[in-house]
Amino acid sequence: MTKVVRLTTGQAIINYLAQQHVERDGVEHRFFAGLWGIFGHGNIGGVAQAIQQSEAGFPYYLCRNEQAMVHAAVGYAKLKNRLGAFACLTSIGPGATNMVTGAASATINHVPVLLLAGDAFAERVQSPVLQQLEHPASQDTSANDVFRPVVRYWDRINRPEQVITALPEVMRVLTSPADTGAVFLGLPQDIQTYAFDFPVEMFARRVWSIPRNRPDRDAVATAARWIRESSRPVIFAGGGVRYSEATDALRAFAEQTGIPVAETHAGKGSLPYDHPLSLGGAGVSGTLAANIIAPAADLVIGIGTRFTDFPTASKTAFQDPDVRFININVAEFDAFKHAAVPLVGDARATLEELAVAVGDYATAPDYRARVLELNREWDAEVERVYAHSVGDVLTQGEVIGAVEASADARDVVVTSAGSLPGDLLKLWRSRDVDSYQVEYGYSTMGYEIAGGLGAKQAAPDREVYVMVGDGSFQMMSNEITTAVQENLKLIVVLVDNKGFSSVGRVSEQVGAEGFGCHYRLRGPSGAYDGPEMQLDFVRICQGMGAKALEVRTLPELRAALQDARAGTGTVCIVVQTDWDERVRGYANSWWEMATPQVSEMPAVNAAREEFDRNKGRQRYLMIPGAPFQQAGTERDE
Ligand SMILES: Cc1ncc(C[n+]2csc(CCOP(=O)(O)OP(=O)(O)O)c2C)c(N)n1
Ligand SMILES: [Mg+2]
Repeated sequence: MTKVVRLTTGQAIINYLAQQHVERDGVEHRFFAGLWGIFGHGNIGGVAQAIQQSEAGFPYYLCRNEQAMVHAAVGYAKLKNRLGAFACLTSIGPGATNMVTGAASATINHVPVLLLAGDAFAERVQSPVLQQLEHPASQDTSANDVFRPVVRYWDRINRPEQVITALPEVMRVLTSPADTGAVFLGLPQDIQTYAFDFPVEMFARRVWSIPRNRPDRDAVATAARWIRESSRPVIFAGGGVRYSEATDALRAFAEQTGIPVAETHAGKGSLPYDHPLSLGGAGVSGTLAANIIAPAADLVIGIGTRFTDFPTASKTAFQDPDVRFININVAEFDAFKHAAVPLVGDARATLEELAVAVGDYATAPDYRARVLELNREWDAEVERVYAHSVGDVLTQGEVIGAVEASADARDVVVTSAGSLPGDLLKLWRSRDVDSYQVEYGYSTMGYEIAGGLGAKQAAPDREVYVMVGDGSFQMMSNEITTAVQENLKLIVVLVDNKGFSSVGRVSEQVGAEGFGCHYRLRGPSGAYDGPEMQLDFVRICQGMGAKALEVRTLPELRAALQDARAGTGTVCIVVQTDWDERVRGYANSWWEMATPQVSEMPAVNAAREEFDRNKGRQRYLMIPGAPFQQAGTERDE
């Protein structure tokens, strides 16, 4: 006879989640650190009640906005290298759909988070329940169906016993290095409260092993041959390097072969910034070093990267006609990009194997010497930008320089959207692999403070600096309240440049002159040409319970940072910066911004000409080992 235990569906879910563990390299971790939630009629008698009576001890954290709680969960799981995660619980309707942006951000970044959302009654007799969006053509459709394209696993639990088979699928996906992302369970509010005799084995401690899959042997042999045939190879290190904890293997491989390493946002920190083979950030927000080496490369080894348009400079980054690609990736989908030799496998395991297969290969001493020279030149450029002053108002470079100088090597910087991520990719000198916690897969305005909360939960022994623009701050600042409530200390540096400086720059690139990007009052002409808006961010932050102050000079900023570090609570430092003083692009750093083909504005037409010139440098990478194809059309007669 199967032993059973009578529980509600909600209680069964929580009791199950509390027993899940992961293991990698022989080390076990409890997988769920707890649950972020906001309650409503869609969960109060179900999962919310289960949390309250949870004997397994499943901590509950109250957030201010459902989107933010997913960001916090992402910030946590990212810093834990995906070996720890949170569940997020919402009511039905707006609470649930508020999570869509967070879900997409988790999925695009390959970071695990479990979303538990209330849904309409499965019984239907009382329908439409409050907040139920009825679909006239199907009673089986609800607002929660909007999650389907933005999660890796989607399910709706219409009978209690369905969780017996759904929950293992949830865990399989959350712990899969290749498939992980947001996972969604829609939970009709009556079903959450229904009791069922669940088999007791379901609640036994379970350990999910995170594999280190090895690539195909023939593919390794081909990759090793290609490496041996190359003279100007470069590595592009992405998030997969960090999540697989492959940084030591990467360093050993780079030092053995003399292959330099460029980094994406998710991969930054894979090598310390001052390593002789470090090129720093690549592409649109890349360093001069990376953007000089990449275009001349005859071999690119992508490790754990999706090759988005930022590191590839919209596919203009690779200009050698015979350039070839080797991609190490747990996801087949990414491994095949750019007609690469696909090494479908774990970054660490694959690098270790490749290191043996390449034998005594090493790049020429003059190549390595050039890389070292570029590395040192770049460091001098960082110093120059940090010291570059324009007088009255601080530059963003000065602000980043002051924050970096105040931080210990292990301290963490968090940001996501605007001009800060690009400037940080260029400038921030990563000394510790976990110090750079930038969400740029989705570049979500509003991630910053919530993501910082999650980072702080994951690393309470590190200072967490949240760098946030005034635009992003206004999109989601509310979690400062949560930081205060949870006593999770953040040092928030609010960079106030009175609008969207980043979008202003790309607006100028398309000839649109920064239209609609400034926070100005609507003037008598009907346009936004009135005075600049004066928002009192200090009082806003104080109102949410944080310490806050405004600084105007570098000495004031340095002192404020020092005080913030010395104190115990969350501090917001508001600093005005110059709108125009942006860190420039270096060398090959074009970003394709769709630009009008015709316009009445001469600036737009000039921008289109510049656009067409860059378009001509764009490459399709289609046949493995064959010369690349230039973008554009030429009929094959
Ligand atoms: C949710 C969301 N909406 C819109 C955008 C497009 N966007 C990118 S940056 C940006 C402006 C950010 O302003 P701010 O935070 O002040 O940073 P700044 O550009 O001034 O550095 C906008 C609107 C986005 N990334 N995310
Ligand atoms: Mg701004």
